[in-house]
Parts: sequence; C-alpha cells; structure tokens
Amino acid sequence: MQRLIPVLNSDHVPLHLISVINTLLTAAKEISHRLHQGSLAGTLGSTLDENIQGETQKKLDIVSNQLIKNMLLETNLVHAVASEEEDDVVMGNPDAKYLVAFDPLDGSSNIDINGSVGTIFTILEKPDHAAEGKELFLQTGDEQIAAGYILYGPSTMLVMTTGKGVRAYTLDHTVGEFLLTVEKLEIPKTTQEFAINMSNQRFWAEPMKHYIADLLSGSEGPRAKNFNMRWNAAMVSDVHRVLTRSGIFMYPADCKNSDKPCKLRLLYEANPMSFLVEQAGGRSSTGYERIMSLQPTDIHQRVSVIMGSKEEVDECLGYYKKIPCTRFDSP
Ligand code: AFP
Repeated sequence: MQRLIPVLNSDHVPLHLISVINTLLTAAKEISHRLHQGSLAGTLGSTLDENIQGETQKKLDIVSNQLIKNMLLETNLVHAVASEEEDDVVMGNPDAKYLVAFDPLDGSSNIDINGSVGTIFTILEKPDHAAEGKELFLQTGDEQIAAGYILYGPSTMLVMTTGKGVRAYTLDHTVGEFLLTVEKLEIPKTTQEFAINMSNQRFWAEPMKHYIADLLSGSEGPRAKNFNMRWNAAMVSDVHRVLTRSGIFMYPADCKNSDKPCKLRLLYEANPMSFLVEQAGGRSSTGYERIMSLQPTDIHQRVSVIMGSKEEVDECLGYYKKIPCTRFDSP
C-alpha cells in the first residue's frame, strides 16, 4: 500500500504544503494514541473552562489544540492558525504563505462515552491583498487548497482532498504511517439514509419540517421509499458515513436560540467538509446558497448545513424553494 507522501507527490502537491499536512498528521497520531489510551491517559473529562463558543472544554480539546497549534507554528511554514478553541488567530512566520484553520477535536462530547471524534482541517494561502489577523481567513470555501479530517474511530483514518478528488488513508499503528486505502471516494447520487438531530424538530423552518416528515412517511408517503436515520453527534463521523456509503447530513438553522440560529462553524467545519463532499460528487448548501460560495464575516461564524448525495440534497432544497418562510440565519 502507498504511503501518503508519494501519493501527494504524484499529485504535484508543493513540498512545503506536504510538510504542513505531514505536521498535522504527526499531531493527529499523538491525539489518536491518547484517545485510544482512554482513561489511562488521564486526559478524559472536562475542564472548568468554556471556549469562545460557550462550550465546556474537554481536557483533550485543550491538549489537541495545543499539539496541532504548536507543531504547525514550529514548522515556520505557517503564516497563521485559527482554531475552534482559540478566540483569535495565532500568528506564525510573517514570511510564510499557508493559513491553517482547524477544529482540533470535533464531537468531543463523545469522548467520555468512548464514541468517535475527529480533527477537521482546512488550508488556505495568505491573500494577495494586505490583510492581517482574522481578516486573513475571511476567504470563501472555494479558496481552500487542501482540506480533510482525521477520524479517530475503531481505526484512525485520514480523508483528504487537494482539489483532485478525495482519497482515504488508514493509520498503520505498527509503522506509524497513513497508508492509502481508498483511491477515490465517490458519494452515490441517491440515498435512503439521513442524519439530523431530531430533537430540534419543533425549532426547524417549515421547509425542513416538511422535508423530514416526507422522509419519515416512507413508502406510503410522497417519496415512495423507506429511509433509515443515523446521528453520531460528531460531524466527522456522520459525514464519513455519507462519503463512504451515501446519505444526507443536516444541521439546519433553527429558532431554538435566536442569538445562535446555526450550530456548525463555516471556516473549520462546513467549508472543509463541503470541499470533500463536492470533490466526491456531492452537494453542500445552507438551504439557499452553496456553502463554499459564502463570503465569511468572522472566523467563528456559524452556518446552516445540508450536504451529501447530490440528488437527495437537491430534493431537500426543492422544499426550500417551494415553501416560503422567513430565514432564521442571516444570508
Ligand atoms: P461537540 O464538538 O461540542 O461535541 O459538537 C459537535 C458538533 O459541532 C458536530 O460535530 C455535530 O454534528 C454537532 O455538534 C452535534 O450537535 P448536537 O449535540 O446538537 O447533536
């Protein structure tokens, strides 16, 4: 099986970019080890702190964030990093050109129940125009030059794109290398599987309520086929299932909390996952706009997410077109 670096070389990925990706994976291997040690690593459980998102920080959230941030900045190849766990961007080498944004441990509420979690990353280049701080990262998803995730499941897998399709690699713990295990991930155009947090049903906009109701009515309803539901409460794990066997993953805007109509972050969750989904032949939308076309206004900005099998996402978007309603999220 091929190792990661020769594969990236064959795709003519610049050496410095390969080095940044490899550094991310070195941190990921350490995170994987600590996760698989579980309680023995002494890093389970929560801290007494909250991040800028107002979410309780798990000890491993902090550890993972520090590992990735410090290793990336030590390469001198990174101009700045942005993280779910950092209020502001952290500046690196002023002469370097790569920007890295990441969610160090997505799904961390699954850690203490031994569930799947993951690291999501996206890599951008410093913009040509003068910019500093947060402004550096306010680029559309189309500007991403690489994106992916490491899924810490029964096996540790890297799923990544540099714009030439999506490949999957599996960590061989015996040699400490990510080996190519799927040459080309492609999402089937149709599906009978959906993923959404049903407990939010009463807070959804009318189009989503009607769309899900029609899925649930199955073969007796307008869709004339039965659907299955999965919800892992970790975007990395749910989207990995969509990439692997089809599906539609949704975290739509809702009216549960008018200050926070959306849950998932654009920069380091929705955009990298959208890059992977589109590169694998799927579609990714807010319900109204293509996610990767959005112009960000803040590094921690949240967005409504509907992504997966192309024809099923189009089916869902049809409900947003035909059912008028006021949006909870600002376009
Ligand atoms: P945590 O990292 O706080 O566990 O949140 C994970 C997440 O951002 C995303 O990965 C999941 O899809 C979503 O939140 C789960 O949200 P619910 O807790 O509402 O199911």
